[in-house]
Parts: sequence; structure tokens; C-alpha cells
Amino acid sequence: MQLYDLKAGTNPRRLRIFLAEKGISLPVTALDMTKGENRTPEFLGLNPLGTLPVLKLDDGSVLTESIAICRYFEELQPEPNLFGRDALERARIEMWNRRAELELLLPLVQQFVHLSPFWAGRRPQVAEYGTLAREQALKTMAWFDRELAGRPFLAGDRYTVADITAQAALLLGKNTGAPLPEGLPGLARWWAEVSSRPSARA
Ligand SMILES: N[C@@H](CCC(=O)N[C@@H](CS)C(=O)NCC(=O)O)C(=O)O
Repeated sequence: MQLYDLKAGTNPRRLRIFLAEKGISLPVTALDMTKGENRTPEFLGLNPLGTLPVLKLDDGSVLTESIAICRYFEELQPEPNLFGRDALERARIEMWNRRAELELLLPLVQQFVHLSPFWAGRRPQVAEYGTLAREQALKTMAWFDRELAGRPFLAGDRYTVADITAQAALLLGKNTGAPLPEGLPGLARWWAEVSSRPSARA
């Protein structure tokens, strides 16, 4: 097995946190996107999207999409459980993971891509779109704050993959001009908790 990783990438980070929670370590090939290492014909042969993470299995099978890879390892090593134990819990975790992805991670990625000089010349940039995405991310933060006033973690009373997605998203926001605003005590309490887990440094 070989994991292709991008140290600073948000989706690679959520997979690394997930693996750290499971206590799984893998052989890693770290790519440098500033050198175009994720755009070589060889890498595009593994993942035509040129994105990371990518997992290559010993039989040559390739998995991309961080959550697909997480699910694969949840099947191989069910404990500690991060995707849910019964129908209702699995559905609830899926619901919050989707919300964390679509309503928080995606707008935070978009505000980064459309507003940061890092992406100038690498991607088309529309500043107004970036500003709207940043506003949407801030709205989601306020919503999650209200949710987290009533329970310890996003999907209930324990840490799950939904928290990992939101955690990686907020770290991206923090590093790219959309940090957690003041006055969100529920989200701040949750953030302090998730970011003090040993896996947060993965
Ligand atoms: N939906 C994919 C997204 C993967 C993705 O966008 N990865 C980013 C890093 S967070 C990447 O590799 N970007 C490099 C590029 O776009 O050139 C997943 O969850 O794995």
C-alpha cells in the first residue's frame, strides 16, 4: 500500500487525522504541488484530477477521495468507530459529514482559491465569488456554533469523521484569512477540544 500525500492539503489532512485516530500508519509518498508533482503524467495516471490524497493498493487498485479512503479503512479496522454503529448513527454522521463538507469545507476552499495570491496563475480567480464563499463559511460557523451549544460533537456525544471534516476545514480557514470569529463559544469550545487531540498534529 502507498499513500500519496500533500502535507499542507486539507483533504490529505483529514485522512491523516482519521488514520491517526485509528492508529494506522502507511508508507507515504509526499508530493510537492509547487513543483507540479501532482500534474505529472505518472500521477495523472493514478488520479486524472491531479488531487490528493490517493491510496494505491498492493494489487494496483487506486482509491482517491479522502472520505472513500476513510471508509475503506473503517471497514478494514472498525475500531475506534468513526462512521457510526447502527443505522441511525451512521445516517446522522453521514448527514453532518456532508454538511461539514458542503457548507463549510467547500466555501472555505473556494474563498482560498479565489482570494489568495497563492492560486493566482494556477486557477482562474473571481474575487467576488471568493468573498461570497467566505461569507457563506462564516454563516455556517455561526450555525455550527448554535448546534454545538447543545451537544459535545457535531453528530452527537462522541468524536466522529464529521468532526474531522469540520476540523480540517476550520484549520484551512484559520490559515487562509477566514479564522473562527469571536463570539462563537460553542464552536470555540469544540475547536479547543478537537485540536487538543493527539491526532490533530497528524
Ligand atoms: N474531494 C477530494 C478533494 C481533493 C483535493 O481537492 N485535494 C487538494 C488538496 S486539499 C489538491 O490535491 N489540490 C491540488 C490541486 O488542485 O492541484 C477529496 O476529498 O479527496
